Amino acid sequence: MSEQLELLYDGIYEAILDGDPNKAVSHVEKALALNAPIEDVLNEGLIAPMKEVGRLFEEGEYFVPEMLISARAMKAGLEILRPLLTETDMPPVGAVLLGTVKGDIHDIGKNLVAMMLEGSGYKVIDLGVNVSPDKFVEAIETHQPDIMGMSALLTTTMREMDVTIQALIRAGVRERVRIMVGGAPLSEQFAARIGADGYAADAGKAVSLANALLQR
Ligand code: B12
Repeated sequence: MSEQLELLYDGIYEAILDGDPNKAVSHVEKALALNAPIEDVLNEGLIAPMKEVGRLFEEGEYFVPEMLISARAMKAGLEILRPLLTETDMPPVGAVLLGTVKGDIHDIGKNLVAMMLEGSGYKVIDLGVNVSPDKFVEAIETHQPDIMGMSALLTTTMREMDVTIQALIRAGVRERVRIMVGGAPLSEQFAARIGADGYAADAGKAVSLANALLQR
């Protein structure tokens, strides 16, 4: 990797830790102008600092406001990548309903999954954050997606995925969709235990998982 790009990735990393959206945006733009690979801008520039923000929060060095302004800076940088990630001239390969479960307002990871799916030819219906089981059920009836994806970032909200799947079963719509789940505290085992059809650890793997679920 060129030294110049490395400096720019470091700059994006710092901008996000400092919560500086303007700097995050300008550095992402500069990296793209130098033909930086999008995955590197994403992983080394934008995603890596969020892990550090989480660590600083755990250590008591950052509080919720710092976490929030870092998230805003990350989102500003991600918006620059959006057109590059979502651009495609493929006809839709399938429809995915996405949402962050009830009680949870983390949406950066979910939004990234949405962008990567769109870029791979999926139509995405994004229900946003804090989505109740009833809202998922209603949206399955309205939109008839092939796949439903749930996101949770808290150990306290991941159990809402189980509650939601039970609500789908009660409403008689569980068999109409393949269910995939994701979010930092989740695992393959957890997904299997709650009766989801698959788990993916990141947005790239979410696309491969969606493709595999469509084949089934
Ligand atoms: C930013 C952030 C916030 C922001 C969120 C802003 C936003 N709009 O999203 C704010 C400030 C609002 C916030 C609030 C809180 N947060 Co917070 N937050 C984070 C932080 C630092 C980064 C999360 C992030 O965006 N990561 C980057 C993205 C790209 O990664 P990702 O979300 O994991 O997503 C990827 C994969 O998981 C996967 N994926 C995600 N979703 C899906 C869905 C599907 C279907 C699939 C297939 C894949 C998939 O693909 C994604 C892309 O690669 C994390 C730390 C961390 N390490 O995760 C803490 C963290 C998640 N938060 C935490 C906590 C405790 C909180 C609060 C409770 C704090 C408080 N006291 O109020 C509140 C809860 C609010 C609520 N009710 O939801 C803890 C959770 C601890 C736990 N084990 O439960 C963490 C881990 C911090 C820590 N280390 O302690 N937070």
